[in-house]
Amino acid sequence: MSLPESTDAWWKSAVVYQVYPRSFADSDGDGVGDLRGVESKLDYLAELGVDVLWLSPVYPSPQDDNGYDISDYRGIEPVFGTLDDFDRLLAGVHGRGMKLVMDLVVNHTSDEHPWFVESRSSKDNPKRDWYWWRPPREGVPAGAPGAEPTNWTSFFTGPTWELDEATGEYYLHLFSRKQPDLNWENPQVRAAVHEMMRWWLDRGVDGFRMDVINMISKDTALPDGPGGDGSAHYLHGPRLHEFLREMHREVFADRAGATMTVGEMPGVTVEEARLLTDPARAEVDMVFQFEHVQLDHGPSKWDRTGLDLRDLKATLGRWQAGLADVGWNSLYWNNHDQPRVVSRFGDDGAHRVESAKMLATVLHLHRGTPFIYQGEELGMTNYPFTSAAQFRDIESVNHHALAGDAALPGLRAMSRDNARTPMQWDASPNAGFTTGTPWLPVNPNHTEVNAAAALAETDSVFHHYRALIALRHSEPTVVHGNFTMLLPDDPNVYAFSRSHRDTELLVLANFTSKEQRPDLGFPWWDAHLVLGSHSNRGATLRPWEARVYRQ
Ligand code: TEU
Repeated sequence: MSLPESTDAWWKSAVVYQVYPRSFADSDGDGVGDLRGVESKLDYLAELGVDVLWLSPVYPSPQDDNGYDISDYRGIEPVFGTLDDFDRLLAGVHGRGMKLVMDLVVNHTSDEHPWFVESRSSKDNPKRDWYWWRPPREGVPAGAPGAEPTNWTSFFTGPTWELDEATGEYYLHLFSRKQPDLNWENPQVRAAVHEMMRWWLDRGVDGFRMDVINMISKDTALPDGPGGDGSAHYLHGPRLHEFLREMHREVFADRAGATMTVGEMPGVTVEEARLLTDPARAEVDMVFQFEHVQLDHGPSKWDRTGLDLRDLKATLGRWQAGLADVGWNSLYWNNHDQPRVVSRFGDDGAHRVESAKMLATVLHLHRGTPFIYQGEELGMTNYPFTSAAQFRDIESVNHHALAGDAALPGLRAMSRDNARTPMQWDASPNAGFTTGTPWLPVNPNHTEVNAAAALAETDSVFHHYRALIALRHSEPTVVHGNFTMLLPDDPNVYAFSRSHRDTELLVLANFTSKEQRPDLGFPWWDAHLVLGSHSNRGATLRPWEARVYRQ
């Protein structure tokens, strides 16, 4: 039973903008972005029209995984600034009518977090059970190959278990060895996390993006997995729903509707998302699913295959249908873990602007809350990496260490560093990102692709995003309209409609560099054009063209 529009959750009509602080704006010339840099760009974000900022982690961290390895949950990493800088940023965000959500990384901590330092100090330390410690596999001496308690492979290559020589036991880390997994079976761990979350909400934060939150409940028998794939034993564990409901009760229940939560959930299915995002179950508001960002993965993400548009329509269509009557979708092409979509699913050469606008139109007219990743609104592209030495991301560096230079083509196309090159503010030497030496090189195409040029050019990708956001804020059909996929078997055109009360919107988008004449069985081109990526009319869609009609 969907609520009347007026009382429906605020985040359903919101657009979220993700800031990756290391790469957004550097205010002190040390080559790394920071909170004062973000604050200095709030008017730019208000001009774009976004409603919520999602800050990737800014907490104290040895930066083994760029902040997703936290050593203190109640502070700010000095390279990003201070708590005062944070409070001023938050006030600036709220002062412009926007909201701010933090990144909650509680499946694991840094191995330099005091909790883990204590936990590893001795087997009978009161915090030993705050993490997953196990003796070597029966009959195999510690340190010997195969002595790891399970055969699971880490997301960043290698085993998921690290031996602690001092106590002779192994600790679990699904990601890097400097990211030990917290043991959520332990109620003290859960209470400590809830208390920390309330601390940030009391400080005025408006919610959380929850990192790999569907990994917090593991199969406590810790069985081996086929070929080292342990995902069946740590994704969506038996107590996930219980833990999320407890968290909601302990942290959000008395803040009725004021907050927003989105759970990042690799491997989540539509069926699970219907439960997880059902407001009646009070778990999370939305999830990040991964199906559409794995359609071009071969045996691994590094073996990139092309995209079959029919697969994309099938996947996004299933999520639209699956959460039509319960729950709510998040909508995204990009984030700090995915290569730039215009290079991936569009054309970052001759049709960069057109394909960036087309991809934005398709995503923002779906039913759900859109997430824009910094630079996406400018049509920023992948970086022209030429050598392995240029990569900084632990996932890419470890993959290259394992696979050697043969991995370069895959790294060039799929490395997370493609998303992490500095934001391109202008055409000056370091794109206006820093007066120092950027921690990751600026994309050479910043002389053309940058915010200053986009703001000045009324027909730019930026202004198209601004128009899409304004349409979501002014047209209830964009927020609430029922979704109907059209032409599901057309390999070239993505078409769908949204209907709400007596309004129907029709969206057509050409995913190719050739002209297309989609046949819907009626002269769709005669309808009232609400928004178009090209100044084109008639029955033929230009290469990478998108149009939105009201009929
Ligand atoms: O990402 C989880 C995750 O699924 C990714 O690691 C994904 O497998 C990978 O990027 C695909 O290439 C979250 C954060 O978004 C990511 O930045 C962190 O590295 C990871 O968790 C660990 O905190």
